[in-house]
Amino acid sequence: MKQLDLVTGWRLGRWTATVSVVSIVIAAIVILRPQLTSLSPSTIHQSVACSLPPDEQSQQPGMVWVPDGKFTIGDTVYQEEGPPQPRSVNGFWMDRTEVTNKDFSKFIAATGYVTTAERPVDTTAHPDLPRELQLPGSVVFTSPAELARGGDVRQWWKYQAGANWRHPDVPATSIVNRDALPVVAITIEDAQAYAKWKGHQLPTEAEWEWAARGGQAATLGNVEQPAQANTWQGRFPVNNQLTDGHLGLAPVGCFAPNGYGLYDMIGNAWEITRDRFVPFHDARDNTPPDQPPVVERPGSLAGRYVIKGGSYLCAPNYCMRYRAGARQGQESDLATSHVGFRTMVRATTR
Ligand SMILES: [Ca+2]
Ligand SMILES: [Ca+2]
Repeated sequence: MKQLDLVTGWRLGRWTATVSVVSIVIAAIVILRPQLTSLSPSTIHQSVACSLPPDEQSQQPGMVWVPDGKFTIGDTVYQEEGPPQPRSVNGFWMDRTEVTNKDFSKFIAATGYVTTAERPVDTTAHPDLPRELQLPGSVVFTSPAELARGGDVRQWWKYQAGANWRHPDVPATSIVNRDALPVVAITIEDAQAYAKWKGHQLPTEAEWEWAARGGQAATLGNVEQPAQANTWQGRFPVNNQLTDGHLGLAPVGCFAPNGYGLYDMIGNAWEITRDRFVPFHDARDNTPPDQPPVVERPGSLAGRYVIKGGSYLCAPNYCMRYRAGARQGQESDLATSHVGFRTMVRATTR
């Protein structure tokens, strides 16, 4: 299902685990109202860009080498992360940052590509879609002033006609002065089109997760909020304490890189992988990168792909997915304001 899922289906179920926590803190939130931070598009970012070190290697500009290795994929915090499974990956080049608005603008200028969120909605594929969801658009996060309906996600997620990568918050906003921010409101089709234009690919979930580990051993079940990542401090979705200095998306590269030199693998924008989503790990998911991804089978959620790393909206009371092993499914034809991507190049040698 397309946008209809947003208001009726799996999203509500997906967040059930956090709803009770959100409900419990409503009273505290009311008490804390004087501290609440008003989120508006004009305050989405605090800096135009963060400086990155020189790109010292020239073989693959803007990319870093991720060596081959064997590891255990998955985690034990949410059900869809398990059971942990052995995986091995070959070495590859990976974008050291999320694809930015500037990067994506070059692709659009060169190709004239029109993203999913800018196209007419295919109502034949979604015959029951409410009229307000039939217009081209994207799902947009807006912090509610208060939670009048408990943990109902529709209080902070709204399908916004006219929102897309050029206007990721609401149609009236733009990406002017946001060149260095990750492009969002992107679907897997859009990400694949960009990657193909670059001569790159999208990572598998295993490749992405191995890269995100940055050479560190897995610490299963560790839900400590990372310091070097753009996440949400305070009570999501109404109180952002801004400890990390970024209210919404941050320019890429504002936080320290991991051991491979990759920035913002955790937090900032969720990142699309090329793997179909099933709500558990399975040995059959270890599809070789040169083979088609695993397709539908019992238990699979049709049309959803794995996204990784969490986003600026992940908070201790909600979506503790600021971990390499965390994962979610994202509809293939639904753009949202917290999902972006990065690309990679498979290579036999560095
Ligand atoms: Ca933040
Ligand atoms: Ca990210």
